[in-house]
Parts: sequence; structure tokens; C-alpha cells
Amino acid sequence: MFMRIDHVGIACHDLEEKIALFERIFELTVVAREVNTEQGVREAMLHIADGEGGGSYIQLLEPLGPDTPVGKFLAKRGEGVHHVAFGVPDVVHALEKIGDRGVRLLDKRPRHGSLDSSIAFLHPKDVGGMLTELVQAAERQAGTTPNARNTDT
Ligand code: CMX
Ligand code: CO
Repeated sequence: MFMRIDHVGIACHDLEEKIALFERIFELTVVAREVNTEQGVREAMLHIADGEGGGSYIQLLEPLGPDTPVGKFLAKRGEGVHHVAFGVPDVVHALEKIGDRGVRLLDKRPRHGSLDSSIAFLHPKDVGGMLTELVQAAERQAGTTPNARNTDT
């Protein structure tokens, strides 16, 4: 079902500060910055490697306000790992299969995610306490990495 770990999402108060930290200590490069109002985040994707069906990344997340998923998480738990995202070939198919196994789907249908992916979340309480995201990467040519860009969605 899973092809790779697509990304690990890290909640933070100050996106620019954390980008600088991850660039400095891990030599990672930002390949995309995005404001996703539907998810309530300002975010950056830092590229790690290319894998089957897409890349793998660290996703840094700053909330757009306190009453957002990441805003609430920061208030309750502070900065740190917020979710793990797995790459799947077909997110609609994966959602159907996982839903049939009794896991609560936070998204019944895929939404827009980073780098033009299609994403959906599973309830952390049904996955051993881990907020889980499914990612179907956007179609792109094998062996290429996305260009750095700024988009507002
Ligand atoms: N990881 C693990 N557990 C989490 C969690 C997280 N990130 N966020 C919340 N929880 C736990 C809470 O601790 C709580 O447990 P207890 O009842 O034991 O205290 C339980 O889940 C319910 O949490 P809550 O605070 O009452 O509920 P919220 O209103 O904060 O909703 C959740 C939690 C997961 C349903 C919500 O954050 C959500 O829908 N998330 C999906 C969307 C999202 O996270 N978007 C941002 C990222 C976007 C991206 O990756 O592109
Ligand atoms: Co994510």
C-alpha cells in the first residue's frame, strides 16, 4: 500500500527560523513554499531524496492562526513532529481500503496538498497515536525534482 515515506510534518512557531535551522544542520534545500488556507498553514518542503512515485521531504508547518490543526497542536504539545505522510499510488483507493478496516477518515475525499499532491488524513487515535497523511504525488517525470516556487492556494 505504501511506496515510501513522503514527508514528516514538523509544527513550528516561526517557519523562516526553522528553515534556516534545517538548512544549516542537515544541508537540506527548500523546493517549495506554500500557503494552504484550507489546511491553515504556511509551509515549506525541504527535499531529502527521490523515491518510487515521488520524493521524500521534511515539511515545516507554521499555523495561520490558533484555531487551526497546527495552531491547536502547538498550544497543546509545543513544537515537534505533527504527522507522518506515506506515499500511495492512488489515494482514493487507499482511503477506501483503510476506511473499510475501521480507521476514521478525517477526509472522505482527497484535498490539495504540497507540490500539487492529493492528500487525505487518518485519525491519530485509530493509528496508534500517529496523525497519518496519505499522499498521491503529482504526476512528474521520473528522476526530476520540482523547481523552487511560491504559490498561494
Ligand atoms: N498527532 C497525534 N495526536 C494528535 C494530533 C497529532 N498531530 N493532533 C491531535 N491529536 C490528539 C489529541 O492529543 C487528542 O487526544 P486526547 O483526546 O487524548 O487529548 C485527540 O487527538 C483529539 O485532538 P483534539 O485536540 O481534541 O482535536 P483537534 O481539533 O486538534 O483535531 C485532528 C485533531 C487530528 C482531528 C486535526 O488536527 C485534523 O483534522 N488534522 C488533519 C489536518 C491537518 O493536520 N492539517 C495540517 C497539515 C497540512 C499538511 O500536512 O499539508
Ligand atoms: Co503533510
